Amino acid sequence: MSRVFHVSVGDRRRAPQTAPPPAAVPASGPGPGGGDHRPGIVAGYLAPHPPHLIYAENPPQNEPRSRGGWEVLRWAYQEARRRLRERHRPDVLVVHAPHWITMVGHHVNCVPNPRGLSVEPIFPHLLRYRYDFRTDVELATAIADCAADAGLVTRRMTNPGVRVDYATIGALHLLNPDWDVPVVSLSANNNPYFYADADLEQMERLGAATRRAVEETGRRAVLAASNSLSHLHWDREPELPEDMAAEHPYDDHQYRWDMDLLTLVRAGRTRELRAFLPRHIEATAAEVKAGSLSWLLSALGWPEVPGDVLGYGTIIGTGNAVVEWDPANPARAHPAPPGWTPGPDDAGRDRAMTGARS
Ligand code: 2X7
Ligand code: FE2
Repeated sequence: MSRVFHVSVGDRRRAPQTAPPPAAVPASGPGPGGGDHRPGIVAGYLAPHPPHLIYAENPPQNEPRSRGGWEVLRWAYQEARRRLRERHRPDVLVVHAPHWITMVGHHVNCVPNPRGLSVEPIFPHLLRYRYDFRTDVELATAIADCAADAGLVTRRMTNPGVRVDYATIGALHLLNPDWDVPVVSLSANNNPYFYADADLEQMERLGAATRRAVEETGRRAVLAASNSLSHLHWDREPELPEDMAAEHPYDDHQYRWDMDLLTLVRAGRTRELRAFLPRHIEATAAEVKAGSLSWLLSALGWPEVPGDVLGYGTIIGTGNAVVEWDPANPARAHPAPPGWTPGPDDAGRDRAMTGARS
């Protein structure tokens, strides 16, 4: 396991929190509309962020215009939005995103009102997005404190001028384009995996710390892991970016590894999924290497319940799935065929990992 930098833990140590939740936090029991409104982490989403999805929707915040595209993934997000509005009704959305890269430590955005222009550096012709949202600063601070207590190098990011990355904006816009729910955003510390294929242990600790902070502050939270799956991709774009005739999996190998991962998800075999993730990362250069999915599932306690795969599609060849875990109301299980084991049997096949990575 690589340890490149050695920095003392946390922004500052603090006494363990025993204070009751603030008055603004909704109490347990029936919420608006009579439904359950208990605090805690009520759902988690795998919420991929490729800029193509926002581009395809033509929202007013984004400058570039499109003729659509990637509909199946966007329909999956429509369903996720409906569930957020009608079922989960969170006080806060907490997102972990791989393109806010911090080399030293896990950073938590504590700026009360981030606003500015988010530009995708490789695809600026697809995403130039004006954002203006509210941070739940109390929860953000609690997550930073709990992460430091858990022994992680942690920083509160308080610089209002920092430009918010497109993976944070992408997942949040696609889950809640109205931006009417406060946000906490977490960086991806790539120090642990810089010299390793996958070192997800820190992300598991960050997940547990996030859960503790949500419980201490009495929030009703939905978590979003802003990750694609298989991640080799084209290095040439079609003349019309939304030309769906050019869109397909990077290769059969990546597609099959993604399907095996989703088979475990749909079957509710979460323990096996945990062991499978490093293999999937190694086989497909998967973006879950940044740890967002491990953070999410650790925060949910690695629930041995099925995830609901709302949609899967490729974007410039990368694999992307929108998945919901709602441990209190789990999706129907879809058992794998008898005798099936995860991991395509094409390991011996002559193939090179030649695709572009980012
Ligand atoms: O960040 C991304 C990604 N994860 C996948 C595909 C295309 C662009 O950007
Ligand atoms: Fe990405």
